[in-house]
Amino acid sequence: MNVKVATAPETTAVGQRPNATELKERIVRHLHSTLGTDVNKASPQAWWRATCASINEYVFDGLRNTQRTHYQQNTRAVHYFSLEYLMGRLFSNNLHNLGFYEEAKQALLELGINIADLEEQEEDMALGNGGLGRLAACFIDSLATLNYPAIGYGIHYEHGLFKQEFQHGIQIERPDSWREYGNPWEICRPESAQEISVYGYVETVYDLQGRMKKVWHPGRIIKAVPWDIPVVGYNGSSVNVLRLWESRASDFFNWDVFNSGGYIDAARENIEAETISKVLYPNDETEAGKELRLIQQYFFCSSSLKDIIRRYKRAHGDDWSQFAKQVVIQLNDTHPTVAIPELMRILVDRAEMTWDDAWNICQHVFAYTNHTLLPEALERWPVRLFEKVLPRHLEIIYEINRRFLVEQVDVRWPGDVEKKRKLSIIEEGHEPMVRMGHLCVVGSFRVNGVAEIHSQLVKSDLFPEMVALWPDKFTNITNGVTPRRWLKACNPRLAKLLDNTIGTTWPTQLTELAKLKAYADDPAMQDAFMAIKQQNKAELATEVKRLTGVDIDPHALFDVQIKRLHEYKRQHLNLLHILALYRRILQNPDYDMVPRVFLFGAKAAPGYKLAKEIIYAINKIADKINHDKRVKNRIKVVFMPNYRVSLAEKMIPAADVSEQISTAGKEASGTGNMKLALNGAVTVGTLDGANIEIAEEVGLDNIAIFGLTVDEVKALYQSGYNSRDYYLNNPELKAILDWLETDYFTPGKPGELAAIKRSLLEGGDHYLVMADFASYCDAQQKIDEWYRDRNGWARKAMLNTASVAKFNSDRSIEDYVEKVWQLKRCVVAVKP
Ligand code: F55
Repeated sequence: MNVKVATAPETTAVGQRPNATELKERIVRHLHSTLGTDVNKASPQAWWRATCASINEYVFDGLRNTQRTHYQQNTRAVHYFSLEYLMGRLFSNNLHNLGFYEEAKQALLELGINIADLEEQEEDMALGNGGLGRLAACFIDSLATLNYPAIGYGIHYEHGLFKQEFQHGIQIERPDSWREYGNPWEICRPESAQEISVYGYVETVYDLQGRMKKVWHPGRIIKAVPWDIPVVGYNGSSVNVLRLWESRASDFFNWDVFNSGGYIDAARENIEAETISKVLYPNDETEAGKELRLIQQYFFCSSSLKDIIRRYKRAHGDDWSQFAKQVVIQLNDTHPTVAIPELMRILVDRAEMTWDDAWNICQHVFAYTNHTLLPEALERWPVRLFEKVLPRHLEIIYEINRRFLVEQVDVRWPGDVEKKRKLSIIEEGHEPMVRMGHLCVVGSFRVNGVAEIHSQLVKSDLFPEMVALWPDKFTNITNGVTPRRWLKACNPRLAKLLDNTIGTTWPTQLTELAKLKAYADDPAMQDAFMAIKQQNKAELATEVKRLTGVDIDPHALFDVQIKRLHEYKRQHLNLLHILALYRRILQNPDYDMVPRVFLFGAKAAPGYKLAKEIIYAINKIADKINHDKRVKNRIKVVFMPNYRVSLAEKMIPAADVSEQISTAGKEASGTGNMKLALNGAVTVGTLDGANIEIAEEVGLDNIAIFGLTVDEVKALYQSGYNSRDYYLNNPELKAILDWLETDYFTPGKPGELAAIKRSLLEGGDHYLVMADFASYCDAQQKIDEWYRDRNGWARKAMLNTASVAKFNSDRSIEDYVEKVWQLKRCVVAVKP
């Protein structure tokens, strides 16, 4: 827990920090020579670009210094393999991490520009769906900050996660063209392009010694071009790289035409090649099972492995003996699992290594992080599809599986056919499938879950037999978030208060936050803390008005649920409680409650019907309640459109209450829960994922826990859960569900919101909304009472901020280093 980071002067890769005057000169110079404009004519975009170009002069210095140092010292490095990076905006983050945000603000001010306006010029880099992608972004921030040699590998999607609009309350998806006008933070590196093969067939040949060899004759070759995004560590410590691959038509292959028909076919193949990195799949927690998705995964894994090997060979030639000492690859969920058979192919077919030697390397290189237990999210690929797209890899997977079943499973459980069936990497059946989770566990030296309870469940429920085979393989590493983005940059007022109260080291020494505990009962500090929350809320209220037209009272309690929309996350439980309050007000005009604004932010996967129905219901109910005079502003409901990182940065500092209400056992960890608590929100939550650890840290007086525990959930499923019992026995709940069937919220269109009721009563209520409803209402009642006591609330809010240092991604990274990666810090030398 004691994270030590060397401080600025001796570790900076970036060199001398500029003052405002110097920055001003550079910005104006870039307006002239990069943007072709001047201070009198420049558009806000031009100002933003000129400032980015000025920032980049420092970033690129740091990048060169870091890369030279890593090369000279030939360091072991972690290679983070992730299909997703939810980076958000980089402008203010880079300035904060470089250490001259204030100077830049001043420089721009002197040029007549408000830095906050410039920040709004930037599109979010939304190359991810949710928590998993944002975790990857926090991790690469921490790796750079802690001076660990690391490279993030991913896909350079042309379109990130769709933009969300509401039309009459219905979610509409629009393309996200984040780099339509270029992106100042990325550098194209055509000199490091790779050629990637897919399709085709495998030939068995024999060499002169009679040895069998497999030769893959690919059906298509695609070019992979890398784009590098510098990742600036805090204090400019190291500048690492995020390397994202873009697919292009291969130069020599596809245009190899023999007749006019061939020409057109070649053009079509080129388009298909460029399709690979076109778009991020918008599904979280469900597998798409599509051919293009498998090709995306392979394209990215193969390019990244070849890149790693090229760099390794530069230092070691054909001597593979040091490979596993230099290289560790972290698989962010099973999405990049195909890297395992791909490395085997390269070693066995290309480097002509024996199977055993190659497998030994693989098993020392790969480590796997599991992010979900939901059955529908466990990746499986039809064998048929694998055979078509990656015929040689399928053979290799069969061989990995054969050896695993013979050498491990049959030795441990001799003759146990059932065990073999259960553990086989190939799932038999009408449509045989490759189980990527199994392949990952077999091929990795370490497997981790992302919160204590989740890691326990990975062992007990997902892979119990694998634990029996390899008990030491399994471990826990609780998630964390970067305090630079999620406190210092997004909540400057609170950051300043912390600087003045506990000193300025907390951004790299988050355990310092505990010093705030001493002030929790100090009325002056309570006032200061609450005044900041109040200002943040006022700012958010302005944003809410601008984005939705809804007026909200900044003095109301701000209750926030922000995350992907999913039944297991139970936004509809929140909605049922809102309906309960509304109904109480209608039945008792004097109903006494603390005025509350319920704020939602969530995208639904485009094909997830019920999730979209829930969004529609929240919007319709919001509309009704917000316009009902009888409510007298006791309730407002706001669904913020297009929830994304940059919107989270505005909502989180303004939250009083954080909704973390997943069915126990379903949310692997959660990370929004950490960000909200860090910014002084009180959690209403189930004992699920990292909520359990948050409760341990903040204490039960400072969090409102409700609902069934993991064990109770299991017991209830087992005893035969009947959601109708709760409907029949709770008149309030019954009335609310019946309400949804009327046209009260959708005048003239009864039944438009009935799908929610149906899913809860006829659909079996798999996520136990009905079972947890009463307990949830009690927890909300407790929040209402707590909030009435202003000092008491201030104390709870402050103690939340003061107690959540554990959930710092620096701590997570130190855990990975110790339990998995075994890296050494590498302090970057600045070239004189
Ligand atoms: C994306 C694509 C696919 Cl195919 C499947 C899942 C996802 C995805 O976005 N998953 C995701 O975000 N999982 C979350 O990971 C977080 C980081 O570990 C956890 O905190 C969170 O509980 C988990 O749901």
